[in-house]
Amino acid sequence: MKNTNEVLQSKLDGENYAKLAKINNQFLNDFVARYVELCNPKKVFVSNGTPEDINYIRNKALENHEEVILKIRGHTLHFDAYGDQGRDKAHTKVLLEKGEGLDKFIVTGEREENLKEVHEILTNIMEGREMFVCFFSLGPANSIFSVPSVQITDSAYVAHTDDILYRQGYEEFKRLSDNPLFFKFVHSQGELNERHVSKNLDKRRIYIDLKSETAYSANTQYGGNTIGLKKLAMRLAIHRASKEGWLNEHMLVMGAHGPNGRVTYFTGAFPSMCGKTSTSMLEGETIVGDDIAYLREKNGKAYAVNVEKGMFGIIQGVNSKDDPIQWKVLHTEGEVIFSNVLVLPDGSAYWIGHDGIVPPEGINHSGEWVNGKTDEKGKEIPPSHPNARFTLHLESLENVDPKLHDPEGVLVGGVIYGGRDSDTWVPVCESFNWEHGIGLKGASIESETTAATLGKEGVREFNPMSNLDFLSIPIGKYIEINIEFGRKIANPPLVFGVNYFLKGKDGKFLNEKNDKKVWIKWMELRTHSEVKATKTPVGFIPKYDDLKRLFKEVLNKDYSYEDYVKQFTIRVPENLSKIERLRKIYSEIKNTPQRMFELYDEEEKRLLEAKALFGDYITPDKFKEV
Ligand code: SPV
Ligand code: MN
Repeated sequence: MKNTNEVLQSKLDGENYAKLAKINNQFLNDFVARYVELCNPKKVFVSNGTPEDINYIRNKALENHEEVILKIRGHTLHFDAYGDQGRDKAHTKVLLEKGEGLDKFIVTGEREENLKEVHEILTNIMEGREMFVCFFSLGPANSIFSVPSVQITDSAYVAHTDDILYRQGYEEFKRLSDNPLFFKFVHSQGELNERHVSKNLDKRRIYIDLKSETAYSANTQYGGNTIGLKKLAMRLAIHRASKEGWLNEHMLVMGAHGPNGRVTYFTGAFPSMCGKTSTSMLEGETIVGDDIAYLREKNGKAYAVNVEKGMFGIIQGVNSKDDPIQWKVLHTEGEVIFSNVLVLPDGSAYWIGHDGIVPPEGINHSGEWVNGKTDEKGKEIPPSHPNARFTLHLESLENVDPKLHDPEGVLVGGVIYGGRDSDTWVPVCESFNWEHGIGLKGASIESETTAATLGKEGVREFNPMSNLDFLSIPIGKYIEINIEFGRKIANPPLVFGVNYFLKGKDGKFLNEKNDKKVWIKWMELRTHSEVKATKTPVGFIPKYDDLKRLFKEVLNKDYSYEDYVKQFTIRVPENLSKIERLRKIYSEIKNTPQRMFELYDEEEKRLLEAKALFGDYITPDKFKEV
């Protein structure tokens, strides 16, 4: 084996070598050299994050046909291979030492054996191709929250996406100098077919090694599998945070605008495709982030930052009426990468739920597409993939919050948990306190599965804090840490549960998409004790008069008492069954904090007492105002 310098000098030209050398970090050099040697690229490009280097990568994505130019200036399109349009949960493993294990919900693998396998897959995988080495800061630069990270990839699309989604970190690395504490990501798209998409999906592997804080990804292009800084970094950060007493959550961060110019910040966790981005993008409010947050206690208060600076958003359903701000960016000049949408003969993009009628033909993730096309299994191929996405800079959105890059983070007034739940939770409900919120809202999220992951849709799945897919520590420990977090805070944020997907007896949704604009205003007022509420066995719900006023003010809608009753009736049997299901799940999870079982017992008791007085379905008027 050659030494680090020999390897680097053999593959990096003078300019790129100098860029790496300037950082002056032997741990970094060793890491880069190791994967240069193993993956054996034709050449190596080191990005120092300057506009020239970012532009170089952007152009390479076009030159390599990983992206094509669309009609509107700055817009490009990328396709993933058919069947590579979602996170591959089965092949994403957290690597652990022999004998160590996590709960059955978390896919793990034995470290040595799986490292061996992935290193074999990565051997010579970049032959004939260029390797990109890029530096980022997870979280704002120069902040106590932040984690420097290096991404190695042979995909200019992945590097280009990183440049949009993450803050540049070359200067952070220089400041860090000779320090081993950075996250490392190695990705290769592997062999490509004539459509320039990954060919060997059977060898798709996404492995996260906690011990060396390194994640590997091979033979895939879909962002959730390849953009190391996104979901792979979450496993590393959750592990690191658990030792340092902070939190990495699958959360949006937003500013809710109250009376007299007041801004109250909320974080919110929702499983993928359950309204997280649309909540963060509510008209009239401001967005800090839509996917991943780091939370820390400082001086007895909770603060949050957005780990990212861009959005990798779901495009399905984005239309001019419901999502005017995104719509505008998606139809205006500026940098946007579309993925897995339909491209029309004139070079414009179309997706499911776009304004207008479905076009007759175009090119999509399945190749040449005509309306009604079916796949090998006879399944109709929609114009765009349900998990088709757009990647853009948050700063191109007109509702971006001025505190996006604040190294101090934003003070958190409220935390929101939600899921895709057709029959149990009311649309909005405030927990009695932090512990109740963590236990009965966050840790009790169950959500019907969506197209964001490969597999069957519509199955109710347990998903604590909507973070289950990204956990790298025991679930019980993770919940304990969340409970503890609130104990360090004098006045913890209020915790809310929301449900945008509640249905009536007729199977129809009880709410409209925009009703969440009202729920957020109500939550904002609650964090300042400016409206009263009704106390139910599951928490505090809004009073009709307040909602009626807010619906009028916010949506200019006459909110009927009948609608209120339908939406806010406490469904005792469904709530009891939910407790039953969760109690069972948690009793099979090692290290579940005892407090969780007490919380379920307490809630069950309250529900049974109410049932004895009022029956199974209890209208809000039966409960008292507080
Ligand atoms: C999610 O699925 O939660 C996403 C997109 O935010 S992905 O990058 O696939 O994780
Ligand atoms: Mn996400």
